[in-house]
Amino acid sequence: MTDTLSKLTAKDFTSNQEPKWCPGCGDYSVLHQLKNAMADMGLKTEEVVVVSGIGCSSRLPYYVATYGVHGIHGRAMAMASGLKTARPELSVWVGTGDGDALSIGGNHYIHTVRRNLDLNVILFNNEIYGLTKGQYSPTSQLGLKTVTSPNGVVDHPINTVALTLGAGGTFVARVLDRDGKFMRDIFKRAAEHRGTSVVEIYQNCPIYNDGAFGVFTDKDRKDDTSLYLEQGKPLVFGADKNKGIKLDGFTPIIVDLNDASVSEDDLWIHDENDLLKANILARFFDDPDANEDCLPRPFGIFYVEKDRYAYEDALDEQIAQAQSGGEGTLEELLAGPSTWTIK
Ligand SMILES: Cc1ncc(C[n+]2csc(CCOP(=O)(O)OP(=O)(O)O)c2C)c(N)n1
Ligand code: SF4
Repeated sequence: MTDTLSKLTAKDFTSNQEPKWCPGCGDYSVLHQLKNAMADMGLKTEEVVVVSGIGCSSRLPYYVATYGVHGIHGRAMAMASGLKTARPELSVWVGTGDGDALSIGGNHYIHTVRRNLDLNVILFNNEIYGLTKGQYSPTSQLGLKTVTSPNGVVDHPINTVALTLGAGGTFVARVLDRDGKFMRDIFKRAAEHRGTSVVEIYQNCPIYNDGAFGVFTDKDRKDDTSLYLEQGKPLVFGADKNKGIKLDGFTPIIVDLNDASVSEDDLWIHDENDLLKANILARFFDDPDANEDCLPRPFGIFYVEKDRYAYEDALDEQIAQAQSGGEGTLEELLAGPSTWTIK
């Protein structure tokens, strides 16, 4: 068979299960782009595993014609870590929600990120618990009225990008469910990265939290509220690309590019390998509805660390070193000198 004939298409990654998501759910777009990204990368269905927890978004493994595990709420990262450690040759993707990853699974999330196994994490953030019918989640916005916050949420929401960088994340990105092609390209970059890649997706739940990201998607507002990060390019936004960001020391400032005294050369140039700047960008997190002059919300790749080893590589190395003296037997181990006497 020639290479062209053997290359799979998105259709080959489509399972025989009909998605049970509500009409208009942002999850459809993510599924579509994921299948396309896998096909574009020339992956084979038998070398991919999609692991999830529990939630609407965690139904993902059913709809991709690869191996899959629909796991336990909050434990997607733990299961994927075990799998990747045992079978490092597989391409392992984690589908998880904001409740699954950041609430009940928060502990697993932090430690998986810092361990840096070569996993690709797709974090569907709809700022609500969808499957269990609309309780507020750790990313819900202040004041959001839900069945569990009838007077409005008073918990301060988690900033996923800041949390992931803080946990030592080596690939951190954010996209909107509506930005299909952009999302697909970032999935491919995430898969290329050797280490834990986190792609947070702002995903609309039209049933329980409709329009949560409207301020970044409405055509009249998005140009002023969103900032698209491009490697090596200045931070520019606005309908006519007339606004830029420059750094005054460590303080980001919005400048008007129509002002003759401001030049593009003064602007902040995006460098996805600069952790300090990624941390400043992560803090562009104000709500444009509460402060219309706030810094725009960044989308794209915040940070990539190229040099950190993947956990499973280091583990393999240790195992190889331990075995270099020859293979032992269980009997030798049990009867060997490394024993303890308990008195
Ligand atoms: C141990 C455990 N606790 C709680 C639940 C109930 N539960 C199932 S899904 C879910 C929340 C899902 O929210 P999220 O992860 O944001 O996914 P979404 O449905 O919004 O995609 C909860 C609380 C459960 N299944 N198991
Ligand atoms: S409840 Fe919300 S997140 Fe769940 S399938 Fe329906 S629209 Fe999607």
